[in-house]
Amino acid sequence: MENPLAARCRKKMGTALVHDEEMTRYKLLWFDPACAIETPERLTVSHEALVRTGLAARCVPTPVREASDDDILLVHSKEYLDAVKKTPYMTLDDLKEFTLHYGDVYFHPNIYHCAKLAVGAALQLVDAVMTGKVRNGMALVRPPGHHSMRSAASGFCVFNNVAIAAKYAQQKYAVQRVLIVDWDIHHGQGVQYAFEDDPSVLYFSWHRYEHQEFWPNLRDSDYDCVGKDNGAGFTINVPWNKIGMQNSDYLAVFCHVLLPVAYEFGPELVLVCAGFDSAIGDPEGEMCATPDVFAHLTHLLMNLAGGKLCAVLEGGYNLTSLSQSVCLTVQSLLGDPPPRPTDLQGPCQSALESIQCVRSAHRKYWSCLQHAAERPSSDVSTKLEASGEARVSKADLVWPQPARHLPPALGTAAVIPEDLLCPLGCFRFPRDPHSQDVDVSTWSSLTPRRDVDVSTWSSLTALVGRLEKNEIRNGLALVSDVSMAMAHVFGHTPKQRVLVVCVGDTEVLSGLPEDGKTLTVHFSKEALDKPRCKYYIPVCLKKSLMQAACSLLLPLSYQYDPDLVLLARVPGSHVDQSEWQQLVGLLQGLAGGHMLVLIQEGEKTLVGPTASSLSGSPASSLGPLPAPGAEDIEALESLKWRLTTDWKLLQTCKDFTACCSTKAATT
Ligand code: X5A
Ligand code: ZN
Repeated sequence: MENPLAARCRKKMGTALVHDEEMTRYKLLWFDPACAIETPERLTVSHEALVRTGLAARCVPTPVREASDDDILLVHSKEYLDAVKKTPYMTLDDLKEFTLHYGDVYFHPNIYHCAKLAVGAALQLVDAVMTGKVRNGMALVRPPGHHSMRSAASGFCVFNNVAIAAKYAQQKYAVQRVLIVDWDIHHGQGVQYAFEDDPSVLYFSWHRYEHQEFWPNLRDSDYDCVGKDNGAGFTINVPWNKIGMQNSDYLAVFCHVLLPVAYEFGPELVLVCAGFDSAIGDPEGEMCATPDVFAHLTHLLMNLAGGKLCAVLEGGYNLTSLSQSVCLTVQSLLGDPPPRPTDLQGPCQSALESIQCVRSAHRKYWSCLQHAAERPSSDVSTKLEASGEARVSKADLVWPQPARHLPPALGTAAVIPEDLLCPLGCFRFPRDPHSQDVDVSTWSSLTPRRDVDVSTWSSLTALVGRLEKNEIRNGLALVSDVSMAMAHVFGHTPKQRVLVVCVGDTEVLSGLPEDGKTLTVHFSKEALDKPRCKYYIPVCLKKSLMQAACSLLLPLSYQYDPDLVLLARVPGSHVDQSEWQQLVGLLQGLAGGHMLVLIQEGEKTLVGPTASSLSGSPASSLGPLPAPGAEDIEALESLKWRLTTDWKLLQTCKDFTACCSTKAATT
């Protein structure tokens, strides 16, 4: 059983689910193959899946409301609103005629009502999150929003739900910086246009593009459209020029483009245009990323903005992959550990080319990208390549059913001295040699056990055993000697692959196995050791930990796919409390959330903040990050170059050898 304190803690910071059946009450009334996929069932199956899996019951039910004219006018013109207002009274022929003014959209007598509810649902979600009623949430809505423009419907969208939500948050809650992540497979041109000259809203979108051959076929969707005037650099477009993109491609873009920039931007609110036509099986997207990738994408965004994240449904037309993806997104929002990542072979050539182009186009706007490579010289070669054989065959379009979801009745164990209060949200792990026989449900954070005469080491062994059996989710230990504690853990986890992340200026790991059973990444500010092998990676940085965490640590960790994450804090660290919490948060996306944090005795003050992150509270926000030192970025880039041959997810350039030689010439 989960500790009741932890449960209460979690509840206070819950997840809102905004839903209303009314939004299923409109549909296409005539023959139009372009619009036939946008059906009421999209909403019904998504909601039913949330109910069936028990996820809906764990959310805070939040009612929709009708958006007011003033809400809608935050983004749309009076003329357009007045025109849409007439649609409930139109005849079928009038509706058809009205529809012809716009591209790939249809109207229905009840769509105006639903469109107001869709906007209102997004606003209700923003209210719930901004007032602190919940930490985050998801709104299941129809019609979607991200294509609709100031004076035009487009691509099944009537009003721009997310753009309105961003303006509303800025106006009502004085939010300074909003990040909009649009992972739908179409370019949300409506969102882009609403904020193209506005530096207070960072809009990120990836989209099927195929060199402008894919709908909406806009030049404005390419990587070199970065925003205008003051907003230059605050629009980030990642065009997919081939179909069949996979989990690796999506994660690579998050690690090497979105996350570093997002941390540098320091949003106060994150909005997600959560379209799932970017998932496998979708007839529009034709991509191959599996539904579990959305658990990871969500998880990776969940510690920005102090955890304030609102996901609003956009597209998604394969009812199976749509409903699975919705569930995995909500599962992460609720704080459940994401499933182990699957088939991360590294990004494909076409994705790498897009990544390289975007990073180079944004070099002058974001200091985390200042050393990004030039974009590849030959556009022509890609175009030829792009017109070649597609990566996807029918046989690739089957994907495993996501593992049946079990709500994790697991908690955070603390191995700490008796005189230290057990932090909120944790239970004290007994210092008892026979603790393997103890029933977790009998422990209480309020009644420390007396028998303290046994060493911490045997407690640690018992704890690791519990993690291995998935009986406890994660833990922390305050130890007198991190090296010895680690040696002990390794001695007792013979079958596991352990990711070791060390932070601090003390060398601790001289005797570790180098056979791939551990992967060690050691962050220090003074140069410690030389890399000994593929599995030992010392990283020497003055600051810039978050940049390194996003673009080095995450790709390495995802590709390594550990069974257990061991995060160790040793003396002499320059990493402050919020950065440390971010690290704890990000790394919980690995190993099914199984993580053990070791803190050396001198750093007692970190026990509370660490426990809080381990038990699922959002990491405190870092605010906008200062420009990393050129020295740090260079160190990081050259390290990534050296490791790229072994770790494909570190790649950010298409033609590795060509880039290497330019790199060699400049360093
Ligand atoms: C929201 C969304 C797609 C429109 C496709 C038109 N719209 N061909 O996914
Ligand atoms: Zn879409």
